[in-house]
Amino acid sequence: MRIERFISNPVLTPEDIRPSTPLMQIECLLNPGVFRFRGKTWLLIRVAERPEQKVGAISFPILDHNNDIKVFHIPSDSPELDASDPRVINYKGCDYLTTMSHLRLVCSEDGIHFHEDQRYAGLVPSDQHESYGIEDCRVCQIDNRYYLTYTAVSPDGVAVRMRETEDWIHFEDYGIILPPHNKDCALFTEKINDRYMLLHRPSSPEIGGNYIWLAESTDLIHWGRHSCVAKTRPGMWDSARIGAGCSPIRTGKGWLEIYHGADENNRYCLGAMLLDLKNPSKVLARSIAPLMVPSEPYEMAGFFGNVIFTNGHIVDGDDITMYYGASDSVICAAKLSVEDILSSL
Ligand code: MAN
Repeated sequence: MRIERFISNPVLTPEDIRPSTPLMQIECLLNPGVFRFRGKTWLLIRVAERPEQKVGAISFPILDHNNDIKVFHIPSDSPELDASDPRVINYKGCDYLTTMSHLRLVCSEDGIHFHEDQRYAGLVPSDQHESYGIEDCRVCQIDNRYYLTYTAVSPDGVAVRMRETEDWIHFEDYGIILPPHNKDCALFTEKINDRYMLLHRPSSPEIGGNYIWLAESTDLIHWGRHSCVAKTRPGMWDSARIGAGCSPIRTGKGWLEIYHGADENNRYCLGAMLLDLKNPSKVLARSIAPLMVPSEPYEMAGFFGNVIFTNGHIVDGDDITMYYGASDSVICAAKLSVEDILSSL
Protein backbone atom coordinates (compact mmCIF):
# COMPACT_ATOMS: atom_id res chain seq x y z
CA MET A 1 0.00 0.00 0.00
CA ARG A 2 1.28 3.44 -0.94
CA ILE A 3 1.79 5.55 2.15
CA GLU A 4 4.55 8.07 1.68
CA ARG A 5 5.27 10.26 4.65
CA PHE A 6 6.77 13.59 3.59
CA ILE A 7 10.57 13.53 3.79
CA SER A 8 10.33 17.02 5.31
CA ASN A 9 8.12 15.82 8.20
CA PRO A 10 7.25 17.46 10.46
CA VAL A 11 6.01 20.19 8.12
CA LEU A 12 5.22 22.54 11.03
CA THR A 13 6.41 22.69 14.64
CA PRO A 14 5.53 25.14 17.45
CA GLU A 15 8.68 27.17 16.64
CA ASP A 16 7.22 28.02 13.20
CA ILE A 17 4.26 29.93 14.62
CA ARG A 18 3.99 33.09 16.75
CA PRO A 19 2.14 32.79 20.08
CA SER A 20 -1.22 34.59 20.11
CA THR A 21 -0.01 36.96 22.87
CA PRO A 22 3.40 37.50 24.51
CA LEU A 23 1.92 35.95 27.68
CA MET A 24 1.58 32.54 26.06
CA GLN A 25 3.90 29.83 24.76
CA ILE A 26 2.91 27.40 22.04
CA GLU A 27 3.10 23.87 23.44
CA CYS A 28 1.71 21.95 20.49
CA LEU A 29 0.45 22.21 16.95
CA LEU A 30 -2.24 19.68 16.21
CA ASN A 31 -4.81 18.25 13.85
CA PRO A 32 -5.36 20.76 11.03
CA GLY A 33 -8.43 21.23 8.86
CA VAL A 34 -7.35 21.46 5.21
CA PHE A 35 -8.80 23.21 2.15
CA ARG A 36 -7.97 24.89 -1.17
CA PHE A 37 -8.59 28.63 -1.43
CA ARG A 38 -7.35 31.14 -4.02
CA GLY A 39 -5.08 28.56 -5.65
CA LYS A 40 -3.28 27.62 -2.44
CA THR A 41 -3.39 24.83 0.14
CA TRP A 42 -4.47 26.11 3.55
CA LEU A 43 -4.27 24.51 6.97
CA LEU A 44 -6.47 25.59 9.85
CA ILE A 45 -4.15 24.48 12.61
CA ARG A 46 -5.05 23.86 16.21
CA VAL A 47 -2.52 25.85 18.27
CA ALA A 48 -2.38 24.81 21.95
CA GLU A 49 -0.94 27.40 24.31
CA ARG A 50 -0.25 28.02 27.96
CA PRO A 51 1.97 30.39 29.95
CA GLU A 52 5.52 29.45 30.90
CA GLN A 53 5.36 26.74 33.59
CA LYS A 54 7.06 27.67 36.88
CA VAL A 55 8.37 25.13 39.38
CA GLY A 56 5.72 24.12 41.91
CA ALA A 57 2.65 25.15 39.89
CA ILE A 58 0.54 24.16 36.91
CA SER A 59 -0.60 27.26 35.01
CA PHE A 60 -3.21 27.27 32.28
CA PRO A 61 -5.46 29.82 30.55
CA ILE A 62 -9.24 29.88 30.31
CA LEU A 63 -11.74 32.55 29.21
CA ASP A 64 -13.34 34.42 32.10
CA HIS A 65 -16.94 35.64 32.09
CA ASN A 66 -15.92 38.77 30.15
CA ASN A 67 -14.36 36.47 27.54
CA ASP A 68 -10.88 37.68 28.46
CA ILE A 69 -8.03 35.21 28.91
CA LYS A 70 -7.30 34.56 32.57
CA VAL A 71 -4.44 32.40 33.84
CA PHE A 72 -5.06 29.92 36.68
CA HIS A 73 -2.28 28.56 38.89
CA ILE A 74 -2.64 25.28 40.80
CA PRO A 75 0.01 24.02 43.24
CA SER A 76 1.51 20.93 41.63
CA ASP A 77 1.85 19.08 44.96
CA SER A 78 -1.80 19.54 45.94
CA PRO A 79 -3.44 16.28 47.13
CA GLU A 80 -6.58 17.50 45.36
CA LEU A 81 -4.84 17.51 41.96
CA ASP A 82 -4.85 14.66 39.43
CA ALA A 83 -2.35 15.48 36.68
CA SER A 84 -1.80 11.95 35.37
CA ASP A 85 -2.85 12.92 31.80
CA PRO A 86 -0.76 15.73 30.22
CA ARG A 87 -3.87 16.99 28.41
CA VAL A 88 -6.38 17.26 31.26
CA ILE A 89 -6.19 17.91 34.99
CA ASN A 90 -8.72 17.42 37.70
CA TYR A 91 -8.49 19.80 40.65
CA LYS A 92 -10.94 19.79 43.57
CA GLY A 93 -13.33 17.69 41.49
CA CYS A 94 -13.33 20.01 38.43
CA ASP A 95 -11.81 19.18 35.03
CA TYR A 96 -9.58 21.64 33.16
CA LEU A 97 -7.45 21.46 30.03
CA THR A 98 -3.72 22.08 30.53
CA THR A 99 -3.60 24.17 27.33
CA MET A 100 -6.07 26.39 25.50
CA SER A 101 -6.36 25.96 21.73
CA HIS A 102 -7.27 28.39 18.99
CA LEU A 103 -7.35 27.88 15.21
CA ARG A 104 -4.70 29.53 13.04
CA LEU A 105 -4.49 29.75 9.25
CA VAL A 106 -1.35 29.05 7.23
CA CYS A 107 -1.07 28.71 3.46
CA SER A 108 1.27 27.16 0.94
CA GLU A 109 1.93 27.20 -2.79
CA ASP A 110 3.41 23.68 -2.83
CA GLY A 111 1.64 21.94 0.08
CA ILE A 112 4.99 21.51 1.86
CA HIS A 113 6.17 24.97 2.96
CA PHE A 114 3.57 26.90 4.92
CA HIS A 115 3.48 30.51 6.08
CA GLU A 116 0.99 32.84 7.73
CA ASP A 117 -0.79 35.56 5.75
CA GLN A 118 -1.55 38.43 8.14
CA ARG A 119 -4.86 39.15 6.36
CA TYR A 120 -6.30 35.86 7.63
CA ALA A 121 -6.37 35.65 11.41
CA GLY A 122 -8.22 32.37 11.98
CA LEU A 123 -10.47 31.89 15.00
CA VAL A 124 -10.01 32.32 18.74
CA PRO A 125 -12.30 31.14 21.56
CA SER A 126 -15.10 33.69 21.57
CA ASP A 127 -17.61 32.94 24.30
CA GLN A 128 -18.48 30.73 27.26
CA HIS A 129 -19.12 27.67 25.06
CA GLU A 130 -15.44 27.89 24.09
CA SER A 131 -13.89 28.97 27.39
CA TYR A 132 -11.45 26.01 27.43
CA GLY A 133 -10.64 26.37 23.72
CA ILE A 134 -11.53 25.33 20.19
CA GLU A 135 -10.04 22.23 18.58
CA ASP A 136 -9.72 19.89 15.60
CA CYS A 137 -11.66 21.78 12.93
CA ARG A 138 -12.93 19.97 9.84
CA VAL A 139 -13.37 22.19 6.78
CA CYS A 140 -15.92 21.15 4.16
CA GLN A 141 -16.44 23.06 0.95
CA ILE A 142 -19.97 22.97 -0.45
CA ASP A 143 -20.22 25.10 -3.63
CA ASN A 144 -18.23 28.26 -2.86
CA ARG A 145 -18.80 28.19 0.90
CA TYR A 146 -16.65 26.59 3.59
CA TYR A 147 -18.28 24.96 6.61
CA LEU A 148 -16.17 24.64 9.74
CA THR A 149 -17.13 22.01 12.30
CA TYR A 150 -14.95 22.04 15.37
CA THR A 151 -14.83 20.99 19.01
CA ALA A 152 -15.86 23.70 21.47
CA VAL A 153 -14.71 22.91 25.01
CA SER A 154 -16.05 24.48 28.20
CA PRO A 155 -16.91 23.36 31.75
CA ASP A 156 -20.35 22.51 30.30
CA GLY A 157 -18.81 19.84 28.10
CA VAL A 158 -17.28 19.02 24.74
CA ALA A 159 -19.55 19.98 21.84
CA VAL A 160 -19.60 20.53 18.07
CA ARG A 161 -19.93 24.10 16.82
CA MET A 162 -20.26 25.21 13.22
CA ARG A 163 -19.22 28.35 11.38
CA GLU A 164 -19.40 29.21 7.72
CA THR A 165 -17.28 31.47 5.56
CA GLU A 166 -16.72 32.39 1.95
CA ASP A 167 -13.70 34.69 2.32
CA TRP A 168 -11.99 33.44 5.53
CA ILE A 169 -12.38 36.92 7.04
CA HIS A 170 -16.10 37.01 7.86
CA PHE A 171 -17.65 34.02 9.61
CA GLU A 172 -21.29 33.18 10.19
CA ASP A 173 -21.90 31.41 13.50
CA TYR A 174 -24.36 28.48 13.60
CA GLY A 175 -23.71 27.94 17.32
CA ILE A 176 -23.52 24.51 18.92
CA ILE A 177 -25.02 22.10 16.40
CA LEU A 178 -24.38 18.91 18.43
CA PRO A 179 -24.39 19.20 22.25
CA PRO A 180 -21.98 17.40 24.65
CA HIS A 181 -20.42 15.00 24.62
CA ASN A 182 -19.72 15.13 20.90
CA LYS A 183 -16.77 15.73 18.56
CA ASP A 184 -15.13 14.51 15.31
CA CYS A 185 -17.84 15.99 13.11
CA ALA A 186 -17.32 15.66 9.35
CA LEU A 187 -19.82 16.96 6.79
CA PHE A 188 -20.40 15.22 3.47
CA THR A 189 -19.50 17.43 0.50
CA GLU A 190 -22.87 16.98 -1.20
CA LYS A 191 -26.48 16.16 -0.41
CA ILE A 192 -27.55 12.51 -0.46
CA ASN A 193 -31.23 11.78 -1.11
CA ASP A 194 -31.75 15.56 -0.91
CA ARG A 195 -30.32 15.80 2.63
CA TYR A 196 -27.10 17.13 4.04
CA MET A 197 -25.27 14.49 6.05
CA LEU A 198 -22.52 14.40 8.63
CA LEU A 199 -20.57 11.90 10.66
CA HIS A 200 -20.19 12.62 14.36
CA ARG A 201 -18.98 10.96 17.55
CA PRO A 202 -21.24 11.15 20.59
CA SER A 203 -19.99 9.30 23.67
CA SER A 204 -22.21 7.13 25.82
CA PRO A 205 -19.97 5.72 28.56
CA GLU A 206 -22.51 3.73 30.62
CA ILE A 207 -24.20 1.80 27.82
CA GLY A 208 -22.62 1.99 24.40
CA GLY A 209 -19.29 3.69 23.79
CA ASN A 210 -17.38 6.09 21.56
CA TYR A 211 -18.94 5.26 18.21
CA ILE A 212 -19.32 6.98 14.83
CA TRP A 213 -22.85 8.15 14.03
CA LEU A 214 -24.54 9.62 10.96
CA ALA A 215 -27.08 12.48 11.01
CA GLU A 216 -29.21 14.22 8.38
CA SER A 217 -30.41 17.77 7.87
CA THR A 218 -32.30 19.86 5.35
CA ASP A 219 -30.73 23.18 6.43
CA LEU A 220 -27.30 22.31 7.95
CA ILE A 221 -28.49 23.70 11.32
CA HIS A 222 -30.97 21.12 12.62
CA TRP A 223 -29.67 17.56 12.67
CA GLY A 224 -31.84 14.49 13.11
CA ARG A 225 -32.44 10.88 11.98
CA HIS A 226 -29.26 9.89 13.83
CA SER A 227 -27.98 6.36 13.38
CA CYS A 228 -24.97 4.50 14.70
CA VAL A 229 -22.69 3.59 11.80
CA ALA A 230 -19.58 1.98 13.30
CA LYS A 231 -18.48 0.78 16.72
CA THR A 232 -15.20 0.11 18.44
CA ARG A 233 -13.92 -3.47 18.01
CA PRO A 234 -12.73 -5.33 21.13
CA GLY A 235 -9.18 -6.65 20.91
CA MET A 236 -8.39 -4.61 17.79
CA TRP A 237 -6.45 -1.38 17.13
CA ASP A 238 -9.70 0.63 17.34
CA SER A 239 -11.04 -0.97 20.54
CA ALA A 240 -11.53 2.11 22.77
CA ARG A 241 -12.56 5.09 20.61
CA ILE A 242 -13.21 5.80 16.96
CA GLY A 243 -13.94 9.10 15.24
CA ALA A 244 -14.30 10.41 11.69
CA GLY A 245 -11.45 12.25 9.99
CA CYS A 246 -12.68 14.83 7.48
CA SER A 247 -15.31 14.77 4.72
CA PRO A 248 -15.76 11.32 3.16
CA ILE A 249 -14.28 10.94 -0.34
CA ARG A 250 -16.79 10.05 -3.05
CA THR A 251 -15.53 7.06 -5.07
CA GLY A 252 -17.26 4.77 -7.59
CA LYS A 253 -17.45 2.10 -4.88
CA GLY A 254 -18.82 4.23 -2.05
CA TRP A 255 -17.87 6.99 0.37
CA LEU A 256 -14.35 6.43 1.62
CA GLU A 257 -13.77 7.69 5.16
CA ILE A 258 -10.36 7.76 6.84
CA TYR A 259 -10.94 7.59 10.59
CA HIS A 260 -8.92 7.36 13.79
CA GLY A 261 -9.10 4.54 16.26
CA ALA A 262 -7.55 4.39 19.72
CA ASP A 263 -6.96 1.32 21.83
CA GLU A 264 -6.89 0.91 25.64
CA ASN A 265 -3.27 2.15 25.68
CA ASN A 266 -4.29 5.39 23.95
CA ARG A 267 -2.43 4.52 20.77
CA TYR A 268 -4.11 6.44 17.92
CA CYS A 269 -3.93 4.81 14.47
CA LEU A 270 -5.73 5.52 11.19
CA GLY A 271 -7.96 3.16 9.26
CA ALA A 272 -10.63 3.44 6.59
CA MET A 273 -14.23 2.47 6.03
CA LEU A 274 -16.35 2.41 2.92
CA LEU A 275 -19.94 3.63 3.21
CA ASP A 276 -22.74 2.94 0.75
CA LEU A 277 -23.14 5.80 -1.76
CA LYS A 278 -26.92 6.09 -1.41
CA ASN A 279 -27.22 4.97 2.19
CA PRO A 280 -24.05 5.95 4.08
CA SER A 281 -25.30 4.41 7.32
CA LYS A 282 -24.35 1.09 5.70
CA VAL A 283 -20.67 0.13 6.14
CA LEU A 284 -19.56 -1.93 3.14
CA ALA A 285 -15.99 -2.55 4.27
CA ARG A 286 -13.56 -1.54 7.01
CA SER A 287 -9.82 -1.87 7.65
CA ILE A 288 -8.86 -4.96 9.62
CA ALA A 289 -5.31 -3.69 10.08
CA PRO A 290 -4.68 0.04 10.47
CA LEU A 291 -3.52 2.04 7.44
CA MET A 292 -1.10 4.05 9.56
CA VAL A 293 0.43 3.25 12.93
CA PRO A 294 2.65 5.64 14.94
CA SER A 295 6.11 4.46 13.96
CA GLU A 296 8.30 7.48 13.20
CA PRO A 297 10.03 9.15 16.17
CA TYR A 298 7.83 12.27 15.79
CA GLU A 299 4.70 10.06 15.95
CA MET A 300 5.84 8.08 18.97
CA ALA A 301 7.08 10.77 21.35
CA GLY A 302 5.74 14.23 22.11
CA PHE A 303 3.21 16.05 24.26
CA PHE A 304 1.00 12.95 24.06
CA GLY A 305 2.92 10.18 22.30
CA ASN A 306 1.80 7.38 19.99
CA VAL A 307 -0.76 9.48 18.19
CA ILE A 308 -1.57 9.89 14.51
CA PHE A 309 -4.72 11.98 14.17
CA THR A 310 -6.12 13.39 10.94
CA ASN A 311 -8.99 15.71 10.13
CA GLY A 312 -7.90 17.15 6.80
CA HIS A 313 -6.73 16.22 3.33
CA ILE A 314 -6.69 17.35 -0.30
CA VAL A 315 -7.86 14.83 -2.89
CA ASP A 316 -6.70 15.10 -6.48
CA GLY A 317 -7.87 12.12 -8.57
CA ASP A 318 -6.31 9.07 -6.96
CA ASP A 319 -3.92 11.14 -4.82
CA ILE A 320 -4.67 11.97 -1.21
CA THR A 321 -2.38 14.48 0.49
CA MET A 322 -3.21 13.93 4.10
CA TYR A 323 -2.13 16.27 6.90
CA TYR A 324 -2.09 14.97 10.44
CA GLY A 325 -1.13 15.74 13.99
CA ALA A 326 1.71 13.57 15.31
CA SER A 327 2.02 12.91 19.05
CA ASP A 328 -0.19 15.96 19.68
CA SER A 329 2.95 18.04 19.02
CA VAL A 330 3.70 18.69 15.36
CA ILE A 331 1.99 18.71 11.96
CA CYS A 332 2.98 16.10 9.40
CA ALA A 333 1.81 15.00 5.96
CA ALA A 334 1.66 11.86 3.87
CA LYS A 335 0.55 10.81 0.38
CA LEU A 336 -1.93 7.97 0.03
CA SER A 337 -3.81 6.47 -2.90
CA VAL A 338 -7.61 6.11 -3.04
CA GLU A 339 -7.34 2.91 -5.12
CA ASP A 340 -4.79 1.38 -2.75
CA ILE A 341 -6.97 2.04 0.28
CA LEU A 342 -10.03 0.63 -1.51
CA SER A 343 -8.16 -2.56 -2.45
CA SER A 344 -6.97 -2.96 1.14
CA LEU A 345 -10.55 -3.02 2.45
C1 MAN B 1 -8.62 13.30 21.30
C2 MAN B 1 -8.63 14.72 20.77
C3 MAN B 1 -7.53 14.96 19.76
C4 MAN B 1 -6.20 14.42 20.21
C5 MAN B 1 -6.34 12.99 20.65
C6 MAN B 1 -5.06 12.42 21.24
O1 MAN B 1 -9.18 12.46 20.37
O2 MAN B 1 -8.48 15.63 21.81
O3 MAN B 1 -7.41 16.34 19.55
O4 MAN B 1 -5.26 14.53 19.18
O5 MAN B 1 -7.34 12.89 21.66
O6 MAN B 1 -4.69 13.10 22.39
